[in-house]
This record gives sequence, structure tokens and C-alpha cells, in this order.
Amino acid sequence: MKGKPYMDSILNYIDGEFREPYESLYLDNYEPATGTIYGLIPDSDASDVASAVVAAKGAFPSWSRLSNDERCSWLEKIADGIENRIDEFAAAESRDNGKPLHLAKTVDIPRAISNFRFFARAITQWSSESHQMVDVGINYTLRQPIGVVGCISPWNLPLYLLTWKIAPALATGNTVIAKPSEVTPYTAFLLSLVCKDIGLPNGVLNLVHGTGPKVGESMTLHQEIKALSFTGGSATGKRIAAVAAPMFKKLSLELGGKNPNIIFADCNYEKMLATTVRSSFSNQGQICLCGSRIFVERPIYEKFKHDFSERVNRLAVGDPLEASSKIGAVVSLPHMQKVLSYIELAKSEGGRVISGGEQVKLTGRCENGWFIQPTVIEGLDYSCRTNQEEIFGPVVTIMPFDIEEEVLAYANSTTYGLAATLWTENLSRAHRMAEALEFGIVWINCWMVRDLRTPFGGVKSSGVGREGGVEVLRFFTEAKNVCISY
Ligand code: TXE
Repeated sequence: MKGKPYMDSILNYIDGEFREPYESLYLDNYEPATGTIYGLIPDSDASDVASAVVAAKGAFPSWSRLSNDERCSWLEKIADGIENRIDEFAAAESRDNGKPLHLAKTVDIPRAISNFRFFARAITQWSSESHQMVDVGINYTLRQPIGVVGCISPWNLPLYLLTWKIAPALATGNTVIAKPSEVTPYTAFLLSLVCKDIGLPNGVLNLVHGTGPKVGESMTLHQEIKALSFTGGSATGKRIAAVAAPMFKKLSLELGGKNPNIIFADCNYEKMLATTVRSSFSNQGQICLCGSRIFVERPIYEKFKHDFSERVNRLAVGDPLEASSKIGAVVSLPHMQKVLSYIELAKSEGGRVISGGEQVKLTGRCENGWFIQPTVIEGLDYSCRTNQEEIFGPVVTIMPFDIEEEVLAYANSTTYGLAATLWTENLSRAHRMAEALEFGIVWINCWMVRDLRTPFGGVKSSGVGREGGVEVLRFFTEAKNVCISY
């Protein structure tokens, strides 16, 4: 669609300039809470990616030669810039994604700020190794930036996940081409305004907006983009890996999940119950870390079912701008239809809806928005499609179990392996289960507790590689071994 003036249309940020897409084509940008178009985003293509690569290549020599302290101060300036505009960023994130404003303001944007601050400081402590061979010589490891790298992010935690890639990539001296999801691009655009305001050197960070097949795939295919950090669906990860493999491109893939939440009868019940409501429905269940399969030890199953569904029924589904809203809009009309179709599938597989299950029709400004009740379903087999496939919405299943071996088999039965949650006060069982669960992350008596120093990522079809901590700094650098003989 040719560009037409909307109040909130956005542009690409390439070589420090705000640019129209090469073909002057635009995509509609929707507000999930109202179901209306509120702006346009560039429908960029390979030509826009190519000009971003030229800019990033041009900026690389000087950016990579800055000291770690100098890059640290640039990242701190970006963090300050976001912090100074936190209300604007939070409002934009909520409008773009449909999540409650208070969630954007207390989680998404603060975590984006801390991403920049964490890696700004981490890089000043960045060290590498040396190994002495007595009477022979010494080996030292040079960790050098890769060059121009690509960062591609999804729509569920838009700025949080994009900055989780951009920050370490820049900290280690790379220059970046970033592509946010075309579904939720606005906070990435605000980030480019901050970079412009602080005078970040041109070409260090470039934001190219558009679709996966046109922009994302062009980034994967571009020879000069030496590494790609991707977060998104497992199917997309497969496509990227297939395209990138013959190019020997360095890849980090953070993909989907179908996470178990295992609750033993000896758990701290009240803490478990409150946390399980959050881990089931935060961000409308659109967090790859949400626990969508809840397994409850039989002695407390009926009590849990009653108490949990009572709390779920009290979760207010409403306008994301209302402080009382706990459940906002799901991110798009197609996604709402996908989630509702899974509720119908669950019923066809023998499931009983014990809470929710319906689309919510609000009144007022949100009357055409995309809202779904938080939904709890029981009575399904662990191996049915509803319990094996990622729904990525406000839908959880619950089922009882009797012994550890049984629930381990249920939990490990999917092709995914991202994050498991476990509730028990039995220390030996906690360690035993943590070892046996086939997941990249295991939370015990908590959920979504994140220490950025730790590796983050999944196994099986939840991904390859790790975000966070030293691991991601290593991803964005090449390790060269230099050996000098005495
Ligand atoms: O993913 P998509 P979505 C997963 C989550 C769910 C999905 C939701 O479980 O499955 O992501 O995000 C771009 N080449 N995680 O629907 O469609 C696309 O434009 C290159 C897991 O957005 O895969 C967007 O910018 N790029 C995660 C991005 O990829 C392509 C946390 C993601 O789009 C492309 C969050 C292509 N061929 C969500 N096709 C975790 N594990 O941490 C699309 N894109």
C-alpha cells in the first residue's frame, strides 16, 4: 500500500537517518484493543536491507575500535534515553501489543532499560582466557567482534526481546541491523528516535521494518550479515536455519515452548496458586515462558481446580488502558482466531472448559478489539494436540498425576523444551526433577525470575544457542586462539 499520512506512521532508521522504504510501500499497523489501524509501517525489502548493510559496514571500523568503556557509556545513554521517555514507550508498547499498560510500564520497558544497563556494565568486565604450556609457549584467546550482525524479534515482548539482542551485540563492538516484528514495531521506532537524540554514530544501529519473508529472509540471505540472533516461532526458526546453514552463518534461535507447570501436594500452596495465575495468563499467555500445561498431584487436584478457576474467573478482561485490566487484547485478529480454534480443538479432543473459553466483546472504544477470556481446560490426555502444540494465548490445561515418573513422562513428551516450573518443598525431589526435566530453564517454587548473568534458552525445538550473560557475549564475538612459543 502506498504511504499515506497517519499520525503515527514510522520510518526505517538507516545510517542515522529516517528513511522511507525503497519501494514506498507500507503495511497497516493495528491497535489490538480497538481492532483499528492507527499507523503505517514500512513494507521494506532487500534493497532497504542492502543499504542498511552498507551503513553498518561503514560504521564498524570505528565502533569496534572504541574501548569497552566508551561503548558502555553509549549503551548507558540509550538506557537513559528510554528511561526519560518511559511513559511514552509503555503507552506505545501497550497500544501495539494489546497488553495492559501497567504490565508494559512495570515489566517490558524497565527490562529493556536493564538490558542496556546490564550489558553496558558487563562489557567493562569482559575478559578472555590464556593458557600456559610450560617450557613451550602461551596461548591466549582473542575475542573479537564479528562485524555486521542481524537481530530479529517477535511481537509478544517487543522491546524487551529486541534490546536483549541489540545491547550485547553493540557492547561487543558489532554494528547491528535489527528487524522488529511487523505486528509490534512502534517501540523499536521510539528506540531509533532515542539513538538519534543522543547522537549515536550513524550506521551503528539500523532498524529496518517489514515482514519476515521480505526483510527477515533478506537479512538471513545477506552474505555480509555474519551472525543472526532470532526469537520467534519454531517453524520460522527452521526456515532460517535451512537458509543460513549453507552460508555457515552463526545462528542463535530462541523458539517456541509448551511449558509444564508441575505442582506437588507438599508445595507452598498460596505462593503456588498466586504465581500459577501469573505464569498462566501474563501478557494474555503470550510469553513463550508461560506454563500452559499444569500437572497437579492427585491429593490436591480437586482443591487446586476449584481455587485456581475461582481466581481465573476474577481476572478482569478489559481495556489495556484501565488499571483494573489484568487481561488485555491478544495481538492480532488471526492470532485470536488461532487461539479460539484451539479451544474448539480441545473440546473435540474431550476437554471440559472449566473457566472462560469465549471471545470477549467489550463496549466503548474496545468494542471491536480482540479479547479472549482466560481459559482453563481439564479432561484431556497428555498426548493430545491441545497438550502438544503451542497455542500462545490465554489457554491452559490441567490434569492430575500420581507419581514422579508419570509426570516426568508427561512433561518431557512434547517436541519443545524451553521452561519448566516445579512446586515442591522436598529438596531432594526438586534436584532430582530438575535434572530429569528436558528443558533449558527450570524454575522451582517461582516463575520468570531472571538473572541476566545466567544462560537463557531452550532445547529440542525450543531453540539453539543461549541469550543472556557471558554466553550471549560469546555468541556475538569470535574466539581466536593465538599461540606464542617461548
Ligand atoms: O513469531 P514469528 P511471532 C515464539 C512464540 C511464538 C512466536 C510468536 O513461542 O511461537 O515466537 O512470535 C520474523 N526469515 N517466541 O508470531 O512469526 C517476523 O517478521 C526471517 C519464543 O512473531 O516466527 C518476526 O519479526 N525472519 C521466544 C519474527 O521473525 C522471519 C520468545 C518472529 O516472527 C521470517 C517469544 C523468515 N522467513 C516468542 N518469517 C523465546 N523462546 O524466547 C518471519 N520472520
